[in-house]
Amino acid sequence: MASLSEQIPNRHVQRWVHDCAEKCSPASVRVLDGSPDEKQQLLAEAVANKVLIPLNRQKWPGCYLHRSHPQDVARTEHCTFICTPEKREAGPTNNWLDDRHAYAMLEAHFQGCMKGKTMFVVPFIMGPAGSPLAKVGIQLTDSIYVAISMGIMTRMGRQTWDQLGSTDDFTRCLHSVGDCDPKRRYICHFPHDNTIWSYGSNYGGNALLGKKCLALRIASFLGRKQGWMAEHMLLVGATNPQGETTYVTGAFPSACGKTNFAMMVPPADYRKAGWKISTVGDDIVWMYVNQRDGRLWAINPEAGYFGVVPGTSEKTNPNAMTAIRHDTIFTNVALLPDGDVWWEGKGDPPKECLDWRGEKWTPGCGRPAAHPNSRFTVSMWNNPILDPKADDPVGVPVSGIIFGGRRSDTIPLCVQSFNWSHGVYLGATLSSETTAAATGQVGVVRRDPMAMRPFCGYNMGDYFRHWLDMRKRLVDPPRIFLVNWFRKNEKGQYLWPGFGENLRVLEWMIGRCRGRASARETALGWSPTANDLNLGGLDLDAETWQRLQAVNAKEMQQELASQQELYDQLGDDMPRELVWQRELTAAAI
Ligand code: OXD
Ligand code: MN
Repeated sequence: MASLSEQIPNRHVQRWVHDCAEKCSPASVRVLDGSPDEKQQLLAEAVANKVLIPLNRQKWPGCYLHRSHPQDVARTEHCTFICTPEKREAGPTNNWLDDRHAYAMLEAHFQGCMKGKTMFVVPFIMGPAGSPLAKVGIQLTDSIYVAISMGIMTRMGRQTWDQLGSTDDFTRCLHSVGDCDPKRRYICHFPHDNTIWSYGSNYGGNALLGKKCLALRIASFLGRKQGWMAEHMLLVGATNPQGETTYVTGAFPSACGKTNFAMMVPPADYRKAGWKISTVGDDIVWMYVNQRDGRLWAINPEAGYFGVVPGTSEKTNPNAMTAIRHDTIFTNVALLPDGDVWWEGKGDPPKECLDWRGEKWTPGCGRPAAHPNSRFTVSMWNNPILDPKADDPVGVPVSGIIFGGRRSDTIPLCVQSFNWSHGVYLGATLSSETTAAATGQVGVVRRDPMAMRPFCGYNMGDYFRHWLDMRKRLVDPPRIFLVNWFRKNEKGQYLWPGFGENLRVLEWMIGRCRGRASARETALGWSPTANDLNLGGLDLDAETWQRLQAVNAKEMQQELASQQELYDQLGDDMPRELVWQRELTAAAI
């Protein structure tokens, strides 16, 4: 067996791994190389240790079920901290810890925490190798589930060493499940040190440190310093019958349909006409100004999808169903006696099964069989509609940016902002009903600026300023839109069919980006009339359309009043432009 220093060619990483091993005292240290053989060994080990359960080989080849600790099923925002010398840097929307204090407190938790366990050294790249935006991370973890999942979600393995060279430009990601006690759970980010320490959770968003921690919180901090953007967005290409592809990004809060939008199947008449959708990413984008054309270009830093399972079906997302048919890890879904899996929304329930905790479940027993935040972890290469440029180091040009929340009322189906700073206002004041993706109450409206409230690694006021400043760097900025697929009538029924039908709205947005679709002015922005959108073949009467697009003065006044909370919270850190944008909206209602 090669020595550690032979396996780790970079001396900065060697030294750091050595120091962490001294602190955590693992029984052994294993450096991953990312090879297919290694993956098979890790899977076999995880099965032997009962971390993974193999599924029926005929129905789900290469697929496994993982059951989490019952109190470790979602992101825990109250245990997530930005650790900096000054509280102002983290701002009022983040939990803050003094960085020295946080290190000292966590040292005590990490001390000896890996006794008797293996410490996996997981080298990974976020972004296509060689991309001007790609970033290297090294994660140390005592969780084999995390090590395997990192292999799916990132470009993991040997190629990392070439990307890193002899520099020390890598994110130091230290992770231990500890005893998985929610009272001793800390997800700590040290942006000034390019460091993440996560203790006490094995859940994706808390433990796969390349994802929310690096690619959003640390990256957003670096992006502001270096003049680019890290955003909680999908990235999708739409190709029209003339063969012209337009890329748009979409920021929607967690569990509001980003994966479904990124993998959408066009309605039958669009398919027949030749429309095609292709996925670049479903959760995170990094965007930069391409000096060649002065436009915003984007990459997906991830290499896999960590998607919400319940509600995924052949009807709602057939492309996701194809993707997860093989080589997928399911977390917290229900298990059938023959090794099949089931979740709410998949189809008829089984007569009996084991629920996500492994307890006997029958229909009508009063509990969900799959956890509402159960997940699939799958490589993007499994996606049948993966965009040909998904691995392109340069990325793709962004023509439009969509902000969307889950709102039963108030917010219309779609509007386009008047200009960039008005678009930043629409994004900054985005709101959504909370979902099961984070612990806490579900269905409460909260302000979720740019869908980044849980993921912005610094002061939200500075983040808005960074958005406004980006305009000055752009020759031709993307057009900005606000959408709401979730408006309901008084019976609680959705007014808009959603899913593939969203392409009708996307087609209008693309038309706006390319200067060939019309709209009328409303208080909230440019709004399509029923004639501007292709509603043919949809069972949608004029009244429903009116209700979908209505800007109701009373509701909007309440909305503007409730935005005050965010404005008060940010106080003087709120850029003046956004104060004025809100006043202009109030004056127009
Ligand atoms: C996610 C989330 O898992 O946003 O993507 O919580
Ligand atoms: Mn997300």
